[in-house]
Amino acid sequence: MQATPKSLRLHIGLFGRRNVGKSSLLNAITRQQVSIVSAQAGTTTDPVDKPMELLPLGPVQFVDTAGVDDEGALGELRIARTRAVLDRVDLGMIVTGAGAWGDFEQALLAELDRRKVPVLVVFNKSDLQAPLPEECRQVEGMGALPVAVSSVTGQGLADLMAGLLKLAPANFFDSQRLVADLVPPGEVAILVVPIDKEAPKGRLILPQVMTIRDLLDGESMALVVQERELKHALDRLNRPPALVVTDSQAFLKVAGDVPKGIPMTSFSILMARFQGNLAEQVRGTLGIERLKGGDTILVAETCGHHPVGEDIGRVKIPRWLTQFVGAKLQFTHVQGRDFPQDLGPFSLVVHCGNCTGIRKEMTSRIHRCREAGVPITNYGLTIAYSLGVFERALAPFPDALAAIEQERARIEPKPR
Ligand SMILES: Nc1nc2c(ncn2[C@@H]2O[C@H](COP(=O)(O)OP(=O)(O)OP(=O)(O)O)[C@@H](O)[C@H]2O)c(=O)[nH]1
Ligand SMILES: [Mg+2]
Repeated sequence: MQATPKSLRLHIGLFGRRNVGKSSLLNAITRQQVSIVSAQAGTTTDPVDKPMELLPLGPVQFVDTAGVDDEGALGELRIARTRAVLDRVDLGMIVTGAGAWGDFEQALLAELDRRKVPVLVVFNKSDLQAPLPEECRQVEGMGALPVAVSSVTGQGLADLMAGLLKLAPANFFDSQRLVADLVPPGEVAILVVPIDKEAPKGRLILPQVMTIRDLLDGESMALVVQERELKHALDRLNRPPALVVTDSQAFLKVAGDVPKGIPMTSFSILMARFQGNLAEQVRGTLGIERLKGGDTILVAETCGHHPVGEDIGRVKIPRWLTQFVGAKLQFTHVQGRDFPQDLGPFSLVVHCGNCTGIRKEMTSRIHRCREAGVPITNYGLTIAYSLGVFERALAPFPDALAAIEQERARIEPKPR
């Protein structure tokens, strides 16, 4: 459950002539010394695989290759190995330099095209020379996406990320399960659905329906109850459920009624994982601790539902955050596609579960927050945090727990 299977990773290949800076680029993207770099052409000899969690994309695997303009016997072997990589990537990066696009790059592009692999053309070393507009247009004309980057200064790396996000095949974003990976076939999940005045008349809401459907797809069982019936339902099962999922509104009662050994989470945390990036939003939730009086908070909702009564986004979350900080805060509310271009004024973004949106859009928003240095959390995580059940509600997700620890270590360095 901890590591993403390789088959679910988006494989991204780095191709290009020798010495164009493929390995340097990989190291710059991963911020690690993954691949050896040198001024000598032919430094990389065998493909180098680097699996990583690349925000905002998710689990990826980079494959650095040997420059394929190699000559001689050894060169041919390298070329064969590099060619084999062409067959196993979902996305290709052709690394080149300003003024260097030629037949060789053209042939690589054709190879990738033939395999229906989208291509990002990286004009590296742009600190030395930036690509000309006509070169970029030429690349675009061939159906690839150009970006100018410097692996040395880091300039353009954000554009590169945005480019990868844009080119990633849509089905890559659909591969995340909503819940079924947490409930083995034949096992039971109890779903707690309070029927209060905010519940729409005569139906269930989308995250609840999606959860039931995913459990059915996974050949597991769903027992749907109101919070009052939860204890009774637990008593009637002859063995504990694999998971209890609750509406965030009933978190405290549910946390009290569910024995500690039974994993428990909320619909909106499942949605955060399914529709965005749970680890990043978990990190963002800790941004609540850094809020101070006068800060402005963006509350964003994907759907255009009409707020009723004690609406979560309009009333409950602002009230609780204000109590937590103990000083006045400013709130800006947006709905639908109105996500501000400039995130500078905000100290925190609290997003809805995005149940009516698409994952790619949510991951883009998460990415933009990250670029702007603004923490982003969501409704369910904020509520779980405010009720003191944050860690418990994240216990089914080891990656999220690890993210809490990493973030705490980052923001509160241990005194020496
Ligand atoms: N100025 C500048 N130099 C760069 C940049 N990227 C890479 N270099 C330099 O270019 C040289 C080659 O870099 P590598 O990353 O080893 O190139 P490569 O494409 O992996 O080369 P092979 O493995 O031999 O195919 C090194 O001296 C790097 O320091 C850049 O963005 N700007
Ligand atoms: Mg190399």
